[in-house]
Amino acid sequence: MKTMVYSVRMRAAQGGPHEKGGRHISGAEKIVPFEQVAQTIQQMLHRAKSHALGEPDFININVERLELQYIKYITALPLQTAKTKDHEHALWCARQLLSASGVQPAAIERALELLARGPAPGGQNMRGAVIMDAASGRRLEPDPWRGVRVSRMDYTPRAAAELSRLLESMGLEHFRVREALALATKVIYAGTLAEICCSDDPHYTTGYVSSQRFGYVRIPHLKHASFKGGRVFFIRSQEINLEEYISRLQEEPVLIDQIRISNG
Ligand code: PML
Ligand code: MG
Ligand code: MG
Repeated sequence: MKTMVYSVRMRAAQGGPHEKGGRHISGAEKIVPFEQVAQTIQQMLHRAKSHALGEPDFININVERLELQYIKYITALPLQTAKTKDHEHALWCARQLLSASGVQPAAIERALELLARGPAPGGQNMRGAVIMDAASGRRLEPDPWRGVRVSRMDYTPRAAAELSRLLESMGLEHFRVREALALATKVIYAGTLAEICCSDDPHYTTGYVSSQRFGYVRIPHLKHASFKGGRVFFIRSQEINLEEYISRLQEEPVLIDQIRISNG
């Protein structure tokens, strides 16, 4: 992208703004040239209004120009899909991947518990992610109501077109795959050891485990019908400056300019 680019971010909640206790409904992130800002805002409004979690009464859309020289260009994590047959098999697969990535059993079980009952206090969905120590399972995000919301990431137009072609050829053109791959790529790039995610959309049951070691592994049936969903980022807290890490996740603009898909 040679022209000026803008970060466009949306968050929607029910019962008031997020910061006043509203329930999180939907969020979205894009980086687009100025000519696409208006269209992007419209798409995000539509998206906020049509989420399966319900009708929001608070929608915040934020537009911010990014300094081109601060944008980092990175390669997408390699994407593959596990052949999990049911929820039990999916849990087994997630445990294996996380464990082989260096996450300890106590932390894995704690994370699965949070995805099942909702990570926010009282068992609600959270706007952002849980940050968890990969050894002890201790939660490290400063605000357990909000979590940490990863922001300012997208694909270059060329990489987006290539990814669409590839995903379409695999029957995976759902926008959630595209967006989750961008987020997961930024999360690993920022120094995360591994992540587990399943959607807060009650109808979307494929989740993923991503890691430095295995890339982005989609896991069909990871989300049980009773799961609230959410994201947990595992870090080695002794090796990372938490404040800098969180600011990378939230602030650092990142564009994915290379795609890697493994069909295995
Ligand atoms: C979300 O709702 O944002 C999470 C979607 C996970 C997507 C998993 C996939 O199908 O690749
Ligand atoms: Mg969501
Ligand atoms: Mg989301």
